Amino acid sequence: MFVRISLMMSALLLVFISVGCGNGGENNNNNNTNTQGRNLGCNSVASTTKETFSEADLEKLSKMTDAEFQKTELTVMGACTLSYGEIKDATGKALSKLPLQEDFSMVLKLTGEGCDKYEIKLAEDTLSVGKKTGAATAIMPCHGHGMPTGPVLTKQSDGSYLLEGMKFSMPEWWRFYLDVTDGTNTERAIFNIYVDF
Ligand SMILES: [Cu+2]
Repeated sequence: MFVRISLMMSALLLVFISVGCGNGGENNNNNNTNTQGRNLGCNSVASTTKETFSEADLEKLSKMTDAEFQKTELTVMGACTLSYGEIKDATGKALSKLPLQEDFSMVLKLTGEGCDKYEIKLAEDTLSVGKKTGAATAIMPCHGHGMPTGPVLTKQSDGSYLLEGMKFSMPEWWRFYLDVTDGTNTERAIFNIYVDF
């Protein structure tokens, strides 16, 4: 058996997230040059604690539009789409966008023909660089840390998954990792997320 891990760079923020991602405003604080994009937060920590990305990757990410960040399409195992939505705070109140420094939950759905045979799992080993603190479900690639909480993923009766106990401790660029598996092969799905101030 082999585990095929595809790093599929794609979309992020949910369909429901409307505003939010303004243009980051802050001009050019990335460690890449010549961009006028979002501040990804990549220049504020020692290089030993962050993952390595090419200048081209960072520039592309910093220039993603609101619509691109809000996209939910993610091809998984070839023909499925993984998306997330129904963001709620700890009291169950619906939120219009990903919150900062606040516990929240979200619903994950895997759609597409035949895709109900796959299972979604938390990705446990994503934090391969930097400080191994926090949960690995979401990390800040340029800071090398995860979330302060340990999310719990539960399959619901309608086939969707409830991901509870999420919390973004800082704004800017995060990556959100989930594994999709058929029991033999596993594909890692990556969402790029931009959390606003
Ligand atoms: Cu951080």
